[in-house]
This record gives sequence, C-alpha cells and structure tokens, in this order.
Amino acid sequence: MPFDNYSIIESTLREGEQFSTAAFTTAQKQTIAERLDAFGVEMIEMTSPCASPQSAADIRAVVGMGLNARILTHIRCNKDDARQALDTGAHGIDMVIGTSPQLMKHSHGKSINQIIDLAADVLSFIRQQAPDVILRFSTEDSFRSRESDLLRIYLSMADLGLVQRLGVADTVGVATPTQVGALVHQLVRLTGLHVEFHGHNDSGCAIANACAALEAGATHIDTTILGIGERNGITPLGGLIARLYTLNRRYVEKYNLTLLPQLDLLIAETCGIEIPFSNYITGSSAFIHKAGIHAKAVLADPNTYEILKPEDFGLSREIAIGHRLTGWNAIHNRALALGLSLDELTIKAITLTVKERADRQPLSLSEVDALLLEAALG
Ligand code: HCA
Ligand code: CU
Repeated sequence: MPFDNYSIIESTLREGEQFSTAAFTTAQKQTIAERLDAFGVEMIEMTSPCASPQSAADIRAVVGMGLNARILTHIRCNKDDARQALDTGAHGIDMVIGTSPQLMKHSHGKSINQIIDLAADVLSFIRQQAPDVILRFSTEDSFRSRESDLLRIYLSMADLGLVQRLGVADTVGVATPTQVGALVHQLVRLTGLHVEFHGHNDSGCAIANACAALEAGATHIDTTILGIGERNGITPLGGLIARLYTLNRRYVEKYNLTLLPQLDLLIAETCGIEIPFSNYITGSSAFIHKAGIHAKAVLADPNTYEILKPEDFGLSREIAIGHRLTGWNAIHNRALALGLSLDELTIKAITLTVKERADRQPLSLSEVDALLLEAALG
C-alpha cells in the first residue's frame, strides 16, 4: 500500500539552509532538529560538511543529540566530500550528481559513462569505510535528463548493490505528477530499491508531485518546514501532511500533528518571514469561515466546509461575523456564546445593522458584541 510505509526526509537543515534568508546558528539547528524529531520525522538531512567548518561541526552536534531521527548529510560525487561526510558520524550519506544536459555541461563537464564510473568508485569507497552507513544515490535535474541516460545510471547503481535508496530530483520544479509517477514507477519496478522524491515548487506542483511519487511506490519524500529552499523552495512539510491527511488521516497518525504550528512559527521567526496567509493548516485564514451560508453550515457541522480538523493540529476555527456577508445564524451563535438569549427578530435586526455598518467599514468582534449586549440590556 503506497501510503502505509513512507518516511519523511526533512531537509530544512540542508535544502532549507539554501533559502534566501536562512542562516542557522548551531543552537538554532539543534532546536529545529529536536522539534522535528518530536514531530516524528524519520530522517533529517543536513548541509554538506564541505560547505564550511561550522557546517561540519553542526552535523556532529546534531548526531550527538541522540535523536530518534536518522541524521543524513548531503555530498557531491567525489571522494573528498565522502571522506568529510564519513568523518561527521552521520547515519546516512545522500550523494547527488547532475545528469541533465544543462548540468553536465555547466556543472561538472562529465559524460554519462564518466558519471557511472565515478559514482561507482565513490560509493564503493564509502561502503568499504562504513558498511552500515545508509547510502543514497540521486540524479540532479532528473526531469530534464534523457530518460535513457537516467535508466543506464540508475540500473548501474542498483547493480552495484551498494545503496539502499535511489533519489529523483525535480531540481527546477518543472515536472508534472504524471511524469513523476512514471519515473518513480519504473525505478521501483526495475530496481526494487527504496525511491526518494525531492521536488521544487517553481510551478506549484511540489505537493502534488510528492503525492504522485508515493502513489507510484516511492518510499521517501523530502520536505522542508514552510517549504523553504532554493528560489521558492520544495514540498512543504505541512502541505504534505495536509495532502496525506485528506486522503486518509491514518497516513499521518504516526506524526505529532499538534506540533506543526510551532514548527512553522519557529522557521518563520528564524528566517524573518511571515507564515503566508494561504499556508496549509497554519496560514492565518486557514480556518476562518466568513460568508453567512458557510458560517451557518459550519456551526451545524464543521465537516461541511472543513476537510482538515483544526483541533487535530491544536488550532481552532473562527467564524468571522462583523462583515457585510454575515448571516443571522452566525450572529445568533455569537449571542449564545455570550450567554445572551435574544429572540429571532432582534437577532435579525442586529444582523441588518451589522451589514449596513459593514458596508462602510467591517466591524470588530467587540463592536458586534456591543450591539448584542446593548440589545440584551434593552
Ligand atoms: C542541490 C540540488 C538538489 C539536490 C536534491 C537531492 C536538487 O541543491 O544540491 O539531492 O535529492 O534540487 O536537485 O537540492
Ligand atoms: Cu533541491
């Protein structure tokens, strides 16, 4: 069953560090790792030790925390990077090399045959040094690579028997769910290895693509908190959770969902950004119901207009009532919440007053409350 046995590779501390305003201190990385671990992600990916001296020290610091999540680091395809990664004591090493014509020309200048030989050499070296390290091989820009090149490379890597996982990366956010499903399905069928999907969000498909990857048999999905990463980022953790929850809440039961709002807030604060109003689950308007017709139905049964239950995430819904689209059911409900028993005619008259005043300017909740109290006091 595609959604019953998947893991999240949380890459806020790797891909996320590539976000324009991210620059995490060691203490911040430890806090982020600790909260991700409490949330329940299975793996945490950290920036390459080759990036800077602090990056290498930070991997050691996070490995030293003894979390349940496995700590992975990320390297280019060369022995020096591999050596430095091994020195950090990380539980896993994610190796990547560009395979699109664009990256072969401008990134490393190697042919497909050279890529295969080099990758085999580096992976064998790592395996000799660390028989137990979790190893992944990934192609960068998989969806602009020639399919025949990809299959040659992945099959060669699988035949070596050195890696547990193959990764596909939609590096520029160009892939569609159908394309992702087709490639993942081929790799699962041809290699029998675990398959990871890493998808950028340039054209808005990152969550749909991650879901398509899982449907096709992928076992690992890369996410970052709020989706931060290069350019406009990758599959957001909260968005993936929302997507899977709406398919079947059972698929996300293994995670501590009530910790999600804190995670989003932590990253927003650390990166000096706002949580977008439209964000999945934690956006400021995610659980606000406004139009009278919606409010009436939600008050009767939230399921009418809510596919996610706010209380499952430690949040609550709000019925907005001080505007021209308001309805008397919502105003009546507010009166009851204030402990006021007003008859239907009075409630309808107050509703009309709210609408007339809101045509000039929306009312705050306390302004609506004042109208209700005034009417109750007679
Ligand atoms: C990068 C590119 C990468 C790698 C993904 C992966 C991408 O910044 O190194 O290793 O799975 O999007 O291709 O993030
Ligand atoms: Cu990426």
